[in-house]
Amino acid sequence: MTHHTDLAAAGAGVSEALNRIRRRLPQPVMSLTTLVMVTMGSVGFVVLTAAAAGSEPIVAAPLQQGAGTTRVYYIAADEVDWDYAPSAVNQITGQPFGETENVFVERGANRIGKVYRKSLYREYTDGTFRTPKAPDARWQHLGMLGPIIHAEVGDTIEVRFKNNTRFPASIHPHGVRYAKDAEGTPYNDGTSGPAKADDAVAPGGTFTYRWSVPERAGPGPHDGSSVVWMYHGHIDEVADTNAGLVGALVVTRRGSARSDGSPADVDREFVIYMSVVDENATPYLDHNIQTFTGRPPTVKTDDEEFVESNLMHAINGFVYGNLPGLEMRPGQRVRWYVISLGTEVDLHGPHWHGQTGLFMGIRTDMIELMPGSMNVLDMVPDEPGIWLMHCHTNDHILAGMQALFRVAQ
Ligand SMILES: [Cu+2]
Repeated sequence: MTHHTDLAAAGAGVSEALNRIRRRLPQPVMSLTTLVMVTMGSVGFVVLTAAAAGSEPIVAAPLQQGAGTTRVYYIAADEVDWDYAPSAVNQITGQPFGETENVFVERGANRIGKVYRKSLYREYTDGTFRTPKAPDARWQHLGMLGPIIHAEVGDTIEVRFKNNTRFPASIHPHGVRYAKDAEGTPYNDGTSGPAKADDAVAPGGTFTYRWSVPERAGPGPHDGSSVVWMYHGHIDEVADTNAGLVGALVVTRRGSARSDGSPADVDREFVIYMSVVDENATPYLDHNIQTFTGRPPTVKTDDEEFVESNLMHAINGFVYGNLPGLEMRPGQRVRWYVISLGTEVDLHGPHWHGQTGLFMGIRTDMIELMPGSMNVLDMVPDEPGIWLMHCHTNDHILAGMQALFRVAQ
């Protein structure tokens, strides 16, 4: 995959050398990364020399920014009691929950069940943060994810953020260009004063994050018309992301976007976030024990079965087919943005029944997904029906990492 890469720090001389080599290599295309790997032996020295001379990058077009629109999003971190299975039914089997599912979803004397207090990014209509953005069927499937932030290369994104939770919160974006005053992450980076205000927004506080969307935040030469990045909480990254502070940011190639920033050559966009959400690792664990277990004093947080019961094998925060809104029609150009965060158990294999797609130029009906992955799969569904979309990892199937999507007649 040729997203833009730091490897482009090579010079014009190298460009010529690489182009000479490229012409001798099998067509059609080879990414710069591959090319450098293939040719490292012979041109590595040239690369270093050219970079030291500070020459032009050879692949990325000149960085352009600020020429487009400023897209303003009002996003709050809200405390939400989130239900991983609102229908209380295994929608994949059509049966009530049994022994297997109840490991994760049943509430009890010392079990939290399927509802947890979480911190979620929620979109509002304006800076008063009084009116949540009206529900939109297109985005119903996002579930616990924050709103999609859309932008076109050349735009500026402005997120007016309010922290409605009891803990400090932030937004850290991937891919877009930000200075130290809009990174949303506290660490020992030598900054101080105003450059620290973005790091952690206090409970009840507000902050405006400004990120630009240069060429290198958009699709590379081998990408489609849009690419996906994540944004997420990054004060205590593990706690924040398990608490639910995760969303997707989509950047469309310059000239390929609708007025809302979405790619004009795509009819339906879906975001899929597969993660074994570790409810043991959120700052709400104690709150959840006190609120949702029958006899809080009997809970032992180091009990293996209790720990297991709080590992929610979710897609967008839903288990066992409870994810709503994956609706499409035959012939539509459907783009799936597939992302993940987590730990070493988060080895996922998102798989679609009944259809195939294009992923990084290859035809497939499943892809590999690891913590931190950001993938795009394009599909034109043909066969109508209600179809499984699930993780192919055995453990995760049993634990409920499954959804249904519908290709209407
Ligand atoms: Cu999985």
